Amino acid sequence: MSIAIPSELITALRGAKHVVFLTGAGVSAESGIATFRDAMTGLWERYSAEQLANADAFRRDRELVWGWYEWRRMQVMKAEPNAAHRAIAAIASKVPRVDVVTQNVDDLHERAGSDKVLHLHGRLNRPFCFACGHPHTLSAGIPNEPEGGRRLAPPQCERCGGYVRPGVVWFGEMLPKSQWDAAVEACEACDVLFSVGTSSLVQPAAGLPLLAARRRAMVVQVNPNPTSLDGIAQINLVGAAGVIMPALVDATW
Ligand code: BV8
Ligand code: ZN
Repeated sequence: MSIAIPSELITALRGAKHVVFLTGAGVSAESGIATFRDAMTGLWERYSAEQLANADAFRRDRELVWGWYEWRRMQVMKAEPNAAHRAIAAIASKVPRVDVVTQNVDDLHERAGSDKVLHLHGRLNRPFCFACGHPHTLSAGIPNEPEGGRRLAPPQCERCGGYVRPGVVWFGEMLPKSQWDAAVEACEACDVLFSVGTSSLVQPAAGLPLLAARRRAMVVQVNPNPTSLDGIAQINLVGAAGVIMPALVDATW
């Protein structure tokens, strides 16, 4: 099935000096990673992501939250980057400057070859001590499915004995300043901004395309479903990122 890529997008990309990709869970969907708001599957079906992705949940039941994140980290380690990740990495060799700004906590962009990736919401593979912030080095290899399917005791900090927490930004927590500031600079400077696979619900990340639109950049959305960005995006490519992104590369270069 050939995807029709609008000619004005092809022209804009061929002449672009700086492109930003703002990605969300949808770009990892075709790697088999459940998106953030899809019904939680299997063992986690009676929880919502928002219920577990916050510091109070960890304070209340650290073993349940640590078990959930280790389950997710196991999923990511068993997954492969998909054609969307690879197409985004390939565009970096066609355009003078490309920034990948992701809300995802997986490392699939990096494993597909993208080097400068800004992680607004942290990374599954960078846990740290909840008490003193000391980084924790995870043992190599794929974590086992938590015994009994859900709970798993988090490791303890080698420096202070506190409990290690997932290296992600939870709801109600500030985004890492360096990553956020770099993302704002990139979105305000770029010629074209792609929003790929995000429901555009979570703030402040969801506000980034508006910064680009205000500076007259072309804003392009890639998503099979409607989102709140539909009215802002100049071009809406409706479909799966793993199909649209490679078609975009083939049509442009
Ligand atoms: C903060 C890490 C300052 C954890 C995540 C009321 C109004 C406005 C804002 C707020 C509010 N109340 C609270 C807030 C602030 C809150 C917020 O925005 N809440 C929302 C829910 C309303 N934000 C925060 O708390 C942020 N911090 O504001 O700090 C502050 C400080 C103190 C006190 C107050 C404020 C921190 C937000 C970061 C939270 N952490 N992740 C973890 O991963 O466990 S967010 C989480 O959602 C993930 O990172 C995820 O990436 C992100 C966004 O979700 P999406 O990526 O969009 O995923 P989703 O499932 O929603 O959508 C997938 C999309 O893909 C869909 O559109 C689907 O159609 C599409 N898709 C599916 N398949 C494909 C596809 N697309 C393409 N191809 C496909 N094949
Ligand atoms: Zn510590």
